[in-house]
Amino acid sequence: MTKVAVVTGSSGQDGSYLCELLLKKNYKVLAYDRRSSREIFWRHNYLKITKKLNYRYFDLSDENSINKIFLENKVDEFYNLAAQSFVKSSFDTPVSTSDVTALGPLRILEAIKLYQPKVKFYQASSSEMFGDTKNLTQNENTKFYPRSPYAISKTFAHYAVINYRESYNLYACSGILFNHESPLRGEEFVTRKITKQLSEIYLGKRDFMELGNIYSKRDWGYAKDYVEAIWKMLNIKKPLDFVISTNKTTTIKKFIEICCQILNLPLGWRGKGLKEVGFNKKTGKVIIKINKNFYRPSEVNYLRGNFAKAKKLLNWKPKTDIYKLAALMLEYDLKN
Ligand code: NDP
Ligand code: GDR
Repeated sequence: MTKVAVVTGSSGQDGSYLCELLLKKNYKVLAYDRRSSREIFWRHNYLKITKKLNYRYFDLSDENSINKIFLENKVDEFYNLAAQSFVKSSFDTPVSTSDVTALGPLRILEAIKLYQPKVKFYQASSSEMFGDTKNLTQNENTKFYPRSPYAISKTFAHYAVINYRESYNLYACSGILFNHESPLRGEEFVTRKITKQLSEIYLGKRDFMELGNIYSKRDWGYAKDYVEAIWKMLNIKKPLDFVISTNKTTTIKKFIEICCQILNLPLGWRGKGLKEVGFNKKTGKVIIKINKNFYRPSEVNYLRGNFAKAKKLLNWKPKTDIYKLAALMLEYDLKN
């Protein structure tokens, strides 16, 4: 029988790739987004899946719209990818971020408990929960130290999933995903901002770009690899939480250098702190500046995930390294 999957946040980066994967696996996919979502079509058009999805509206902050999902459909798998997902914005809108990103998943868990307790539920947890970690690598047992309203909200939702699993025996689990990127990444996130704006500089359409803290380190993988792990988590015997990562960590500065290398843009650096600049060694032109408006009130300086549990129990490992990922993103941005 055809399985029915709900994907919330289907218009986002992960939602789009996950819908593509589920369609390939012959699921009936119910793509749930906000009516106001501006992003729906460009990603789905790019993946050529627009005509194959069943579009529906809901909002994570609206309980009734969540209950309706279960009253109107018999659901097998529920992937909650929707969230206010931009860490920097969460400092400006902490209350609405919590309403959506913390209470939203709780509303879904309550609805599952009440209406369809056999549904398998996936929650998009985040490496941001580790925050100011002191561990060289982070795994499923590493202590959380969230550093933003976004991360606090994700931590709340993470524990809500564990609590509903233990209290009501639901098949509910979380993937603690480290940063993952792609050509479909939102332009506000640092890798896509870099590949898009460096492409513009390369093509002579922009003079320079501005960034915040280029010394934080992230464990970056490829979104398309990561949605496979998400699907696997709902298709094993028991619900378990997993770290999904590459176990490699890179500064933003190094990511810029990789991109410049791929573009054949000779990059030099000079200065320190807010005065640091990146310049084109051939022309002498400054192409990267630091702007304190892109700094956060509190930063997550270092993340590196240990995905050993996923390798062992999901038979999953990342296939795409950061060079290949940067090349994929630059190729898309140069074309578009
Ligand atoms: P995106 O920002 O690309 O997508 C988020 C989606 O959530 C969008 O479709 C957005 O739609 C939707 N959304 C926002 N607010 C609401 C709301 N109130 N009700 C319903 N939908 C809403 O994120 P990603 O695809 O990158 O990430 C997917 C999930 O995984 C998120 O929960 C994110 O926090 C989490 N995550 C992501 C990681 C990453 O590196 N990408 C790593 C770890 C976790 P709209 O256009 O309406 O705003
Ligand atoms: P992050 O991703 O906060 O890790 O959250 P983001 O790409 O926004 O920032 C990564 C790091 O880059 C630094 N940085 C900048 N960031 C942005 N966006 N813009 C800049 O100009 C800039 N300059 C420096 C940041 O300070 C930070 O250290 C992402 C989101 O997808 C979350 O939803 C997800 O949970 C985590 O990844 C894992």
